[in-house]
Amino acid sequence: MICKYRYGNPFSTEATVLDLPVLSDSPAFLRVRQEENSIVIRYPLDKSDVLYGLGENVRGINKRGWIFESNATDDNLHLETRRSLYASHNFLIVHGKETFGFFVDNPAVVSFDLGYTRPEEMVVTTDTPNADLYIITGESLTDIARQFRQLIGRSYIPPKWAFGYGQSRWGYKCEADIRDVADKMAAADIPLDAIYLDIDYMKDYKDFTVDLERYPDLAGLAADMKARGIRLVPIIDAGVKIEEGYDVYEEGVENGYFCKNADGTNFVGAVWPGKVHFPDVVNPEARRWFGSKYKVLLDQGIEGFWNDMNEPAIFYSVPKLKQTFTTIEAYSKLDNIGIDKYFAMMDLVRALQDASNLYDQFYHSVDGKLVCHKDIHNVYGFNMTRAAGEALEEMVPDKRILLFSRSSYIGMHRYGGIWTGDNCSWWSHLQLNIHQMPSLNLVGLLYSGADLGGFGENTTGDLLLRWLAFGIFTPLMRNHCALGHRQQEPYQFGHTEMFAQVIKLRYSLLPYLYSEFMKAALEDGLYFRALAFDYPDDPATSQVEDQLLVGESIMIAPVYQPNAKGRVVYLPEAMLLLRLRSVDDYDSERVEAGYHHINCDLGEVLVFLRPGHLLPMADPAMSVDQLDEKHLKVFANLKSGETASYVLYQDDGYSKDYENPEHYKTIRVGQAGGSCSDEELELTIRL
Ligand code: MIG
Repeated sequence: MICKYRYGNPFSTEATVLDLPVLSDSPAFLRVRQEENSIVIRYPLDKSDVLYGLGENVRGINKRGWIFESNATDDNLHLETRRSLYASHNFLIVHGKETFGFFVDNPAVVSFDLGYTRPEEMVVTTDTPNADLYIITGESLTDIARQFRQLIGRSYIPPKWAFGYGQSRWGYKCEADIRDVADKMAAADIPLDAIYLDIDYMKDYKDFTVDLERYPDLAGLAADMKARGIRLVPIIDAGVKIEEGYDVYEEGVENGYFCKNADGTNFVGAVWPGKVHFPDVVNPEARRWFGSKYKVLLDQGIEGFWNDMNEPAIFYSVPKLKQTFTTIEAYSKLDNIGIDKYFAMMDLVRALQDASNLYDQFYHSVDGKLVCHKDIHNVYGFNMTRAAGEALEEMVPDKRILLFSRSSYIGMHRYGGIWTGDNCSWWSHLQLNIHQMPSLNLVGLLYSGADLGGFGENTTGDLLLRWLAFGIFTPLMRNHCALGHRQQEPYQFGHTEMFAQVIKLRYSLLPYLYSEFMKAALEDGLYFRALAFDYPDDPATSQVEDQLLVGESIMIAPVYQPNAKGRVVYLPEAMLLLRLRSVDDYDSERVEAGYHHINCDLGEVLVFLRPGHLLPMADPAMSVDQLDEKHLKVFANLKSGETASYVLYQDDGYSKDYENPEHYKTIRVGQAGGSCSDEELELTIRL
């Protein structure tokens, strides 16, 4: 059951899709107090309570014990002492003495003190006095999660090729660099479905332009690559360069489509292109216009996009920069600046980096009224990606286009996925990636993933290999790295066969992973889950933060420590361990319930097949389009005399007749062998 309460006069974020009545009684579980400038929600925490949720943020799967904030920020150091990353996902499930979920729908800053100030208390505070509050009760964690997902609408579904391996780097400068990556991947016998174009493909960082010196014929390049099974995926930034004669700028100014200052002039921020205006994507008309611009790239054969800098990130504002210069100039005239002024100057310069104090200086036009950005800050990225999503739906209604975003708010999952932004090449960020995935799934962001290998800092071959071994399970599987750091394509570290082996496993697992993704999307389910969702009665499961359930059949236990030859794994019940090197090269072993140390060398992947379940796999291919999914090798974990069935979802991966019953095929396996409802499928059974 979902109960909706309203406080003040909330901005319509369009996070939800169900039209529920607003109740007038007081909410269950939570004590809500409306104050002049905020809403304060309190809940006494029981010792046994575990808190799941908050989507993209730092720390563990259980969010208890820290203070988090929903405040979309461009912060490229994801330290565990941060409170907020790029997104704002105000949904939590309390699991314990009472079990319920709640969603605070407020697009301004919201803080979640989850036992930080007082260990026995949760205090959620909004920065404005307006919010819708939803409280969800149900039979189980899974049921609560499903109801919440029904409330916020069906998750975005990408084209199937977007489940292939993607190679990215901020620093591929020109066509020759792209061709070089494609050639070297092929030479190393490593599958590849996408190469990403970062900001350097644009002319002077102008959205929807191509630098013709670097990419003289983008359409030709895209066509060449596609013939090899590789798609190009360009980046789009939020800020639009201020430049006379640049059509996007001119049209935006002419039609009043940019965010405004209080005096009605266009707000100016500085990002990669220098001075920019920000498209007012919260305004439907401006959103429609900005979205329509993606056509420029669609027309050149592009089938996917990533939306960046949409918190929005602002490097500086001109008045603030000028003020800083003035102060520093005054200091420069002093004979002895003195230590206090020295530090004041350093703080001043550092503060230029913090865009948050600019968020109260610009405005959106909503239904003819000006709304201060600060009051709706967290829905900007959502609406930038919605702009693209809505326009793509209109421009190419029958074709899926890849789309994911850096910033997001609940509801954005209907239009695109996300990547988790600028992580670092740290083992702890591989672990963070494991923690983030189930939380992201709770808010519908199924198509998501992190920069594999790490974005900032220098990676190492073993870190990348272990990260890939987890990344083969994340729907978005992309290796991305920042300018200035060590090259981290999988052929840069020697032993390329090991990298090829791990990445090929992704392709072998795709019949299963894609089926599980599609079923999760179409049935509001969870592709990634913490163990407690399926084993709620086993108290040990709430302690496990480094193993995940992926789909219905398997549990994974990634290695995320340097120099480890394996790891300790907790099994809530006996399972069949598959230590995979390839679909045909593996060890299998029954493992009893409990704690075990399981060996796992570099290049190997641990999969635990649950009892009574099946895992269909295929021979690997060099791209998703080339996969042969008619011949499947099906692993089964059956007791004697038992039969099991599995619903395989297979479609063309590109059109949108998702619900067509023909896509659902049932595989049945017993001791005597297996069969499939689709007789064209040939199964090899592995009992
Ligand atoms: O200020 O486009 O998170 O993935 O490579 C940095 C350059 C801007 C941030 C993104 C990152 C991307 C980078 N961008």
